[in-house]
This record gives sequence, structure tokens and C-alpha cells, in this order.
Amino acid sequence: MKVRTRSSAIVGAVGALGSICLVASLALGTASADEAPAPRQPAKNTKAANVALTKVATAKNPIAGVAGPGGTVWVAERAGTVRVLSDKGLSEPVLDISSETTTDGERGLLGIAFDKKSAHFYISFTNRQGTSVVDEFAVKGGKIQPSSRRTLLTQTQPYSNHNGGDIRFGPDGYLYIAFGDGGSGGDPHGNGQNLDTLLGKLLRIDPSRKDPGKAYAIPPGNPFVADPKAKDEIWAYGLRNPWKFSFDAGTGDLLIGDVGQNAWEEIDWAPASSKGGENYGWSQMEGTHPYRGGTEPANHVPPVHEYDRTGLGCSVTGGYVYRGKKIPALKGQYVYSDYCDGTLRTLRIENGKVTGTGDLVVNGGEVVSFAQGGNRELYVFDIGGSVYRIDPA
Ligand SMILES: [Ca+2]
Repeated sequence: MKVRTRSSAIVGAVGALGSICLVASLALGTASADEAPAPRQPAKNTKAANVALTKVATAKNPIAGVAGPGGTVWVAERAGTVRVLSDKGLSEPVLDISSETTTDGERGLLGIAFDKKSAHFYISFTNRQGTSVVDEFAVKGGKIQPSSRRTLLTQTQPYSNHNGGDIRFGPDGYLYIAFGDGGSGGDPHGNGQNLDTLLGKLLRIDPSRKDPGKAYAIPPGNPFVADPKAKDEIWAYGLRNPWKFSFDAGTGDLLIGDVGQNAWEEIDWAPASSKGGENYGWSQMEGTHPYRGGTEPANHVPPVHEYDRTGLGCSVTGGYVYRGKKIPALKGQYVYSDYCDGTLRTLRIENGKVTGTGDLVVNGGEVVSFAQGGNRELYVFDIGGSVYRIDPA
């Protein structure tokens, strides 16, 4: 499991679809991977809460999920289908773009989102040419209206890895889009620090309005609208492969799981009050460490948490701050995992600092995504097919 090249962890995540059970068997005993650097008592992770993983569905390579109308969770399958998880189980596909995407490299259907009123549904995928595409559909009566489909944004991708692709509405009602640095390894085009490309960035757009010549509007508060050399869509930069990000449903704070190159997996954090423009450092920095002789940018926002590869982790999968009701002990803790070690891990974050690390002593296999239901309970997706709900033990 440790032999895959580290130029792109998610290549392993989605390229090794047949090897799911092996990683799971390796997973427990990795509590040390998350230890805070300062001495703590006891010198191991805290068990954050007593939970159990309840398998609620089997999907085909589930890769992204979003709360839908009527207490449902919509599940994106990597090859291009979307199914609806409800009390009745997983539906037949309600959307199928499998003829438009491929699953080579790290490609596929990579992200789905609803706007606040579930009036529109959004997909993020790589097309057959490898170009990232974000499309919108109208939703009526809980159903996608295929004829309403329109493309919001495209971005050519120089390589088949680090596409990013996660999409999500923020508490501000704008659509956020995460793109990786374009791929290969070590950011050969310098995209992370280049404000003239959408690659290696977190974007923010307003699909409910249109600027001239665009299929969307630039929110007026975007941080680089006054800079003619920078893309107006950029919200934050210096990201390598922000595979999954989320907003804390309680505070509105932003959390990004940014997959590392060879050494450091990181969680980035910004407060709800942020005006954007954060530079998360890549590829001058990998985590808090200069990357390949890089110089730390003066405005570098270091990760709120990083971990190395001495444990079994090798590709962070960002999750959610738990704001559900079923597990009071978990409330307010950030739950995340790692594709290479599916132990569910936790962080307590107060005022932008980690004040406690822990894990849940359960393993979700090759954890490639989390989803937050409308009731804010959390789901875990194993790329091998299992969809779990995190329940009280
Ligand atoms: Ca960083």
C-alpha cells in the first residue's frame, strides 16, 4: 500500500479501485500519525467520541456527496452517475454523464452541489479531453431538469492528476470551486503562486447572476478584482490538490484538506470573517516546510494542522466539523481522514489553533470523501463502494 508514487495521492485513491480491503486491514494502530508536536498526556490520540460506522449503501466508486431535498443525500459516482440516498436506500441514477467523462488518472465526476434552496444542482467533472467543467441544472420538484443544463466554467488541465474538483456553496451563497495545481509533480508550471491561472486555487463565483461575457458573476468582494494581473474568480491560492473542502455549518469557517507532495498532508483553515486572498503556500511550501528550496511567502497562511508520512497516511481527505445531534461528544470537532489510512481522525480548533487531536477508532477503508446530510449527520465514502453513516456506538 505504500508503494504508490507520491506525486499524486489521489491517483492511488482512484486508480487502485480493486485494492480496497487491503488498506482497511492496515489501519488501526496509526494513532500516532496525528499527534500534536507538543507533549501531551497521554502521549497518544484522544478517542474523540464513541461512534460506529453503519453501512447504509453500496455505490459504484462513490466520490462526492451533498445533502439534497427531503432529507436525502445525493451521491456522485466517479464514472459519471448521481444517485439519491434516502430511507429507501440508493436510487437508480438521476443523472448520467458517463459518456462525457473518463476515469483515467484522477479524472471523473468529482464534485456535486446544491444551492441554498436546492433550486439548482451543480456538477464538477473532467470531460473526455481532460478539461475541468462546472455545469448547472435547474431542479424542480426534487428532479434535475436536463434541458436546463448550462456550463458555468471550464479549465484546461495540463495533466490528468490534481484536478481538484470539489464544489460547494458557502454560507455567503456563492459557489466555491477547488482546482488543483494542474498535476504532474512539484507544480512544474508554478501554478500555485500564479494569480493569472485558476489552477491551484479556490474560486468563488455567483451563478445566480451573469457578468458580461461570462456565465456567472464575480462576487464584488472577491479579493483580486482590482488586480488586472489576477483572475477575478480567485478566492484563495497556493493550493496543491484541495481534494475536499467544507464550511463549518456552525461557524462558517472554511476548512481545506490539501493533499501533500511527498512529505506533509495538511488541513488549511480560514475564519468565516475572512475577506479571501489567503496564500496557502504551495509550491514554495509543503505544509509548514519549504518545498524544494522554496522561500516562505511573506503572506503564507500555514496549515492549522499537518501530518507526515511516518504513519499510514499519505493523502488527506478533508471532512466536516460535526454539527449533528446524535453524537454530542463529537460536536464542534473536525472529522477527516486519509485515503491511505481510513481511520477517522478529529481536530478541535479554537480561534484558528488546534487544541486537540484525536480519532474515532473506526476505519472507513479507502476514504475518498465525506458528506454532510441535511440534519448535519456525517457520511463516509469508501471509493471501493461502501457508504457509511457515522452513528453513536
Ligand atoms: Ca499549504
